[in-house]
Amino acid sequence: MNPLADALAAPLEHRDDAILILPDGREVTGRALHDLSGQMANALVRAGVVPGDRVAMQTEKSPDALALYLACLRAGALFLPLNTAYTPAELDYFLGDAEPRVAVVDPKAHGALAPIADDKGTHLLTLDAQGAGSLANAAAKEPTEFKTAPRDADDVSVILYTSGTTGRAKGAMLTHGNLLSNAEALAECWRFTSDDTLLHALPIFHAHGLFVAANIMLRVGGRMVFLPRFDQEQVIAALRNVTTMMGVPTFYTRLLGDERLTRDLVGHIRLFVSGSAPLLAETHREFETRTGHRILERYGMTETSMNTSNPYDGERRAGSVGFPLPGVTARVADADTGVALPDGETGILEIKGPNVFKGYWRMPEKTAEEFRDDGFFITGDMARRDADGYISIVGRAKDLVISGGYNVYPKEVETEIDEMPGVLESAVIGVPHPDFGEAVLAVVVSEPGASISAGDVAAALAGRLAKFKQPKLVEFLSELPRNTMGKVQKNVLRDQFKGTFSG
Ligand code: MLC
Ligand code: AMP
Repeated sequence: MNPLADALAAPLEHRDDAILILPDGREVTGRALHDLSGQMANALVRAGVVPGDRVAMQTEKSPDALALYLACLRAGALFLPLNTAYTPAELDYFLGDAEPRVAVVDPKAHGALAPIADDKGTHLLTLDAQGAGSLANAAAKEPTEFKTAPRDADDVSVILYTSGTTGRAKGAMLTHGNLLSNAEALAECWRFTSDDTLLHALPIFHAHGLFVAANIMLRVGGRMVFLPRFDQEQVIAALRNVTTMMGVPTFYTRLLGDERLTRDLVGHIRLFVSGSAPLLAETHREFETRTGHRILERYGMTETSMNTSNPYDGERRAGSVGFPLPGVTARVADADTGVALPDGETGILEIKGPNVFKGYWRMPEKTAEEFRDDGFFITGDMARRDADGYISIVGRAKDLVISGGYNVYPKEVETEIDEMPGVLESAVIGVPHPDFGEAVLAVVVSEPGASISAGDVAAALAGRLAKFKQPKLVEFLSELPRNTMGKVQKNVLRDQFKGTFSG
């Protein structure tokens, strides 16, 4: 038994029809994807990978990258996908922490990453967006048959890194059971079948694109129009050929900004899903007015995959994330005590269920800190449950900015800025942004006599932090607002700069 390989990869072997449809019209059959995953699994084993080893991937999205995910599942390796925006400095940490046996990277990054991989004892292979590279060369020499390694439901299948409020990224360990139960619950709730074609424009290195979108479609045996990224032209063109679409709120606001989004264009579509960041009630309503579709909003996170969803049938309420998924228990609790609060009150949202992760990679203390004694996981999101059961996310107890669906932990950015000579201190906040929902803004206090410009800050961060983490604007103040305890009042700063991008 290997729960995810059996459910997601094995059925592909008998599919001679298209599973992936690419923007240039090329199609990839289930059998082709399965064969490639078998060859890649053999190549990984030949590179020394044994069950339980980590295999990191930082490559462009492609059918081959998806095949690598399936290859890892089949080989019993822990798949560790990394954002393509991460810099070599960031990769240094991930490779050091996860100690992958193999890392598959873009050939363009090979030069910069080779010394890092060498230092960690990681074997570096390459794969580009067209499926070429040393992994492809090695796989081409291998047979397509591969004997899938046995795994239990409780075995870890994927490690996804997510930063912490302390700034140090933590590897969330998701088991076969976590991911399969979630894909099955979502497929059922959202009525996915083999008749569906999903517009897949999300990256596959995060929970949304990999676990929600790809896992569901592989589970039900549907098709994906597999776009390398959210490209407005390609998305508009693809909408005619799909039955469903999933996206972060930025996808929907960008579509609304395009006059080609009409009832005629999307009338045949059965479902639009949004998540990863709050969908403004205003966007929800505007989308309905324009297209007649009520977007179905759901809520999840890296550690838990999906937790709640608006109903497929019944009211999809703007500004709400709906009800717990089947098998998932959600409680709104007092942040200090964990005691459940009555409906209507705001508290911290806590989750228990088969979807909740096994823990952070090699961080038992951090793991323990985020669970209550009775097994509930503390999400760090503030929520309210209405009397009719609908849950709304009303804020965050964690210091986190979500920009275009990507998480940015202010602490990580502040640490980099504070290290600059001439900087006394800094505060990084999220402010409303018409495209990204929230944008990263840094407030910097220079040391007396030092002259630092916004350009200096940008230059210091370039190459250190992924582009999406870099502030869209740097402001200077003579001091940061503090409360009587000396704590920086970020709410005061957020209020002061809230109109920066949204007018
Ligand atoms: C790109 N940039 C971003 C950014 N994405 N800046 C801030 N936030 C982002 N999200 C940078 C680019 O490097 C570029 O910099 C500039 O901003 C404009 O780029 P763009 O061409 O407009 O961006 P684009 O490539 O179109 O990407 C935007 C996006 C993308 C929204 C399509 O970010 C995206 O696909 N986001 C989805 C993220 C996601 O999948 N999240 C799920 C996490 S899972 P410059 O200066 O070079 O021009 C999770 C759990 C759950 O959260 O519940 O689902
Ligand atoms: P990540 O750690 O990348 O998985 O991000 C998870 C976080 O995204 C959650 O803890 C929430 O703060 C946020 N999030 C995801 N979906 C929603 C949603 N529908 N509404 C509001 N916030 C969301």
